Amino acid sequence: MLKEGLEKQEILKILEKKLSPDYSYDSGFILGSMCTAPLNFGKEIYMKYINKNLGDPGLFPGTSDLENELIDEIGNLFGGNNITGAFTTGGSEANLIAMRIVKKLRNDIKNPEVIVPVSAHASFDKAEDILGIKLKKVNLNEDYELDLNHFESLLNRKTCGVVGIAGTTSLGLIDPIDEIGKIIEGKDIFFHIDAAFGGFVLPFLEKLSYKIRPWDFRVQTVNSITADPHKMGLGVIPSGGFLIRDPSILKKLGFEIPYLAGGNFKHFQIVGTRPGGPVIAFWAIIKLLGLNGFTNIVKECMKNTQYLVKRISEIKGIKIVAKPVMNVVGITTESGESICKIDEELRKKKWMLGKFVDLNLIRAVIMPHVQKPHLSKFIEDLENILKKMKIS
Ligand code: 0PR
Repeated sequence: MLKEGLEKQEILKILEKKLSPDYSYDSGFILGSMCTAPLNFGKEIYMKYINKNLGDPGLFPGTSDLENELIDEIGNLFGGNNITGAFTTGGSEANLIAMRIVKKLRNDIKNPEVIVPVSAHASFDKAEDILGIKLKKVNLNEDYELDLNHFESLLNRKTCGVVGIAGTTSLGLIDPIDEIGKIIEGKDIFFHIDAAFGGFVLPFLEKLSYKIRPWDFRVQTVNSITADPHKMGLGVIPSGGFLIRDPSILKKLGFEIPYLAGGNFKHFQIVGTRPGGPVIAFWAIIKLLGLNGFTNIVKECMKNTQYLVKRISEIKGIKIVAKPVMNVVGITTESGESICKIDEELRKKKWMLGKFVDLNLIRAVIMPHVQKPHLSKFIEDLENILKKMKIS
């Protein structure tokens, strides 16, 4: 029940106590998260512009222009030209927007189907549920690669969309987007790429001369991309991104909200009131870091990733699931024994990794907050656990 107001000091004390069970990024224990602490400058800018609402762009035309400028810049980074789109609350909303477009563009299909890899993020299952589309899931082969033959066998007259992933949630792998594009070329099928994680890793890996398979707007059949600043972009939560090649689609499928200030605005996002602060913060982050800043951050993450891979490969009883393409590392047992008990023991020591039971792996995401000393300590604890469990 609401009581009399308290002193600020008292509130701060209560909050500190109530939030004390939370983990912090700088402790290093958050080893399986795709989020990280935002860049300090981004936080500052966010606080300064926290009251901006992009749901009513007529009130905030400057913020709205900044968003368009930013989307255009990200579109360029992803090999596109005059790309449009919007910031979202995250990858889930961006994927939901994409799936709505996929369905709407083909309203001639009665029971629309979308082909997604079995490794696709849960947001596509949510989209299936919300939008009433049918997901057809493509198997992976023993190398965790999309099975292109199976993919082709799922194509039919009801297929209105196809999803490729650039940075899978479980292993950070990239689907054969070029090959998928060739298969659907000339067919009236929308091609969406989920680069929620990979979007702000892959352009910088390329800059570091890593050989990266094509995944972005340079693949001519790619229609739209999800890429989240609140993952490897070091943006504030919430900041996701939805980018689309053909601007006329958003105009066609947006909802007119005539009473808004300035009128003539169309909402194609899921949410109405939309935070402008994260957009402005990311604009500032991009300006501050520039290509070199991001590239150096990714370089450091990859150095630490390779260190973890090397240390894991020296331990008997466990192994790396697949050679990492980006800063995501899957770890499993050599014998095929369940990884769950090891994960349980790691959690007792506060190590928080992602657990994927269907793939029998635990996932480490080597975000910028994960430093080499954290990884050394992690390996030490892991070795002790394995010895105790008589696995190594
Ligand atoms: N697409 C991909 C490929 C993803 O990996 C994710 C989330 C999404 C879409 C959805 O993004 P939003 O969560 O922004 O809607 N991937 C992370 C995951 O499931 C989300 C996450 C982040 C989970 C931080 C835990 C955590 O601590 O692993």
